[in-house]
Amino acid sequence: MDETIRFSISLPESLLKELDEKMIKKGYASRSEFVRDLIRKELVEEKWSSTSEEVYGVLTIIYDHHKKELAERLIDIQHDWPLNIVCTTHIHMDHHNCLENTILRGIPESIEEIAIKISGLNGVKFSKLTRAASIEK
Ligand code: NI
Repeated sequence: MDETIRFSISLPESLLKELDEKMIKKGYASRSEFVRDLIRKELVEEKWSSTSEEVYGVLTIIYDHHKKELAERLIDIQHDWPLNIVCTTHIHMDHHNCLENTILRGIPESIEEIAIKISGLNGVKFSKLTRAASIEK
């Protein structure tokens, strides 16, 4: 486990006010926790901007259950990238809507490509790719 080091930083008062407002709004208990998370987010973004780092993505989609071809195309896409698809969770939200969460692993370019293919399918009403990566710090 890393040792925790204390240090002080200088900020313009207005920026500090902004930081505190966001910290409270997001439910953080301290500035330290909030700043730690901001740095980790930056580290994840850095991994996502590389061409060789392995990263993770969580693709959430909501689609029309009645479009039978869509479900088939979705499965075809998943079979085309078996090494990148870690797992898929599907729930039947209601009579019309399916919600599917797919965990993807690979280089950022591959994950983006798969996410774009899936999100662009006719009948997908909502899609959101959450960028993730393992963080050692
Ligand atoms: Ni369903």
